[in-house]
Amino acid sequence: MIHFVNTSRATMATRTAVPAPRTACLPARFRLAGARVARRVRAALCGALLAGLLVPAAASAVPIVVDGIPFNAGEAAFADEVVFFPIPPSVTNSDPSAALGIPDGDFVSIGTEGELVLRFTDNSVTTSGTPNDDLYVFEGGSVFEEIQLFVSTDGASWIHVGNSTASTTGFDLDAFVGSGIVPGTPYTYVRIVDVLPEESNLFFAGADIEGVGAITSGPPVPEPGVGLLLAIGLTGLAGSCTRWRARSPIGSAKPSPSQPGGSFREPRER
Ligand SMILES: [Ca+2]
Ligand SMILES: [Ca+2]
Ligand SMILES: [Ca+2]
Repeated sequence: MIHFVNTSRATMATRTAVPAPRTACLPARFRLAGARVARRVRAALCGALLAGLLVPAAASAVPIVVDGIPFNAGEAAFADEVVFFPIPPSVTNSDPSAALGIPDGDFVSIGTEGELVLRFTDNSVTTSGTPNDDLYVFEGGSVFEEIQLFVSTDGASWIHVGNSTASTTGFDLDAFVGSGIVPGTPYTYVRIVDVLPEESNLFFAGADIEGVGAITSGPPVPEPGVGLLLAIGLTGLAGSCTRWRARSPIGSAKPSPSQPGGSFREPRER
């Protein structure tokens, strides 16, 4: 004797065993409204997160005046990091961090024909489009010592933007457009090289750098490695946002009936 099994009823029993969504008891229009709100919250969160990653944190923008020179970007205008400093045969004043931040009378002696490379991390220096100075170097000590100044976008290719003419000297990047400087480019590296002759004794050999500040302060530029990580992170985030949107029943080409707010039902089996 052959027994036939009603597979249709068995399938229906399996489906009815799954707990119904809590929203299933709500009218369809309330479920649609709830899904719409959820989608907008997700979109807002995605937008806020992307904005937070793309827009650099606001640096201190309280203008300050140093030696009579106004720096509208405030403390952020000054160099932030020592990149390269071969310690000269100077017994004292050999700490290169003295050249960072707002000049305060402390300085680093870079040695006769010595050099110092600094970097802007929360800002950059760029052109102003005018013959006004865009960058200042503060040289200290009791004797003025001439320096050559270079700027760079990568710390490898350098553009000479002049020599100092006094302990505190301004440099106009626009004067070197056509000689390496590209208008509007944010330069983040600064290289200072002491120029002969030697004006001081061994203990204060070479130029004494107190600080470097950008008058025309531009946006910060992330390091290449940081930029790559940021790009990877943004790609992943964009993918997550797309998947969230795709899963949302509102705006989908074909909403899933298994989600609250689905716009159609499976036909009932009898
Ligand atoms: Ca800075
Ligand atoms: Ca200028
Ligand atoms: Ca000096």
